[in-house]
Amino acid sequence: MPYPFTLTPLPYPYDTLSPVIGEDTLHFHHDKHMNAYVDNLNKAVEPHPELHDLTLNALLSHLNQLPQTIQTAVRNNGGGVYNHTLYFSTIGAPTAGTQPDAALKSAIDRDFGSMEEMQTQLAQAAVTRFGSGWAYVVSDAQGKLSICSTPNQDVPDLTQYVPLMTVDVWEHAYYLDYQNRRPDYVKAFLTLTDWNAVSKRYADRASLLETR
Ligand code: MN3
Repeated sequence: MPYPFTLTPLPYPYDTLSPVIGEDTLHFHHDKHMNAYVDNLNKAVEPHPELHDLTLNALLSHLNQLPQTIQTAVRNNGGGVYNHTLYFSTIGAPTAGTQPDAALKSAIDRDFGSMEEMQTQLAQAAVTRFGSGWAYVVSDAQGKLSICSTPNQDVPDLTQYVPLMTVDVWEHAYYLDYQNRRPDYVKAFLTLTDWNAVSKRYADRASLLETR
């Protein structure tokens, strides 16, 4: 969706993810932090009507073609909107019952050996990201899965990879609930994965890849 960007409502009640992620964390994280990225992205793009038809994916995939004065703002705030949208939409209420669908499960087994190994590698990327950033499971156009990590609010190359799920390791994501215990947060966070949502992104990867 193009400018003006809006804050997507949290897709579940604020108390749903407790105790893994507490209600206060979700209010600050979604209503304050994510909202600020939306507002600041709009402020950066607003004076440039020629950019108003571009989707967020297109903006993030062509940063070096944007007016130089807004490249950093779009990178940081557009990335913030992209990453948080993915983060909040691929976790849910205790989703212990959900599993990857057959296509995703077979890709996980092929590319990692097992679900446990994929989660171990994702957790490792999240825990070892120095400072603030993100860890992801991504798919390429052919459906091959891999793990990657970015600093700050950077996103993976959206012309090559479709991020399927992500872990936010900025302290604001976990400090109220876990203080400095990032590994505990990451381990608990992975129990919240909404595998229906992740499987759908995998199935839809061709349409989610930025092809412009
Ligand atoms: Mn965050």
